[in-house]
Amino acid sequence: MSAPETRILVVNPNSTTSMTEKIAISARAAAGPGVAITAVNPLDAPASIEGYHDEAMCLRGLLEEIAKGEAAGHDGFVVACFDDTGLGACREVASGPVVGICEAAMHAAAMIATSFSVVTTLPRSVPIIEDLALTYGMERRCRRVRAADIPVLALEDEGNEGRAARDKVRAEVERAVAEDGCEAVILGCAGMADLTAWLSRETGVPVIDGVVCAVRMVEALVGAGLATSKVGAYARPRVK
Ligand code: 5HY
Repeated sequence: MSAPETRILVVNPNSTTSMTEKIAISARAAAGPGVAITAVNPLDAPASIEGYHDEAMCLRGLLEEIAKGEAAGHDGFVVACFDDTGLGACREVASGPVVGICEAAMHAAAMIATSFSVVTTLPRSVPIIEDLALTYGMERRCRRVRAADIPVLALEDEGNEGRAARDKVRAEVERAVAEDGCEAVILGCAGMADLTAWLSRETGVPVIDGVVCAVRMVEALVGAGLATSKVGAYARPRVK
């Protein structure tokens, strides 16, 4: 008799379904045997998350999707936004592990290299990710957080804008390798998930996608019988 499936809910907190589909492709390609991936996004949320205001505006929809996933019995969850938006609040709502793609990518990078740089989209996202590196204790490992200076949604364009955006990401990854002395590069946007293999080939260094890392880490945590601790900060929200 086969072991029960591990069901992982991957939530893209923005409302762009093409990005959710891209994330789902990466997540399903990474998932191990017996793992079922469901990828969703809220309908009422910013089309992309670029800065603090968008982060705040996506929280209600994100938490509603996590609550629905919890009620449906998902074993673990991925927050598929590189700002790790609302991660603590999601952990209060969920029983199973909740992993953010930034935290997952930084820990994975620190296990395969002594240093990494991050390449994200807009300059306004750089301090947000720098703060996450500090939060996760990665300040000694993170050489630099860079921006390709592209809007998030440019990565969803299938024409010239998309091609130009992908070329700008590649150029920034190459600058990171040439200038930062980093031994790995993390892609700092869930919308870059489909660029990982290409950029690894082009640059010759490990290029890391947080979606893949987060899915495999949720699998590992569930497989180890671990769930979110409810004895402190991640206890269920108090009824008022
Ligand atoms: C993300 N924004 O992963 C973040 C990253 C960024 O809509 N999905 C988004 O570029 O700020």
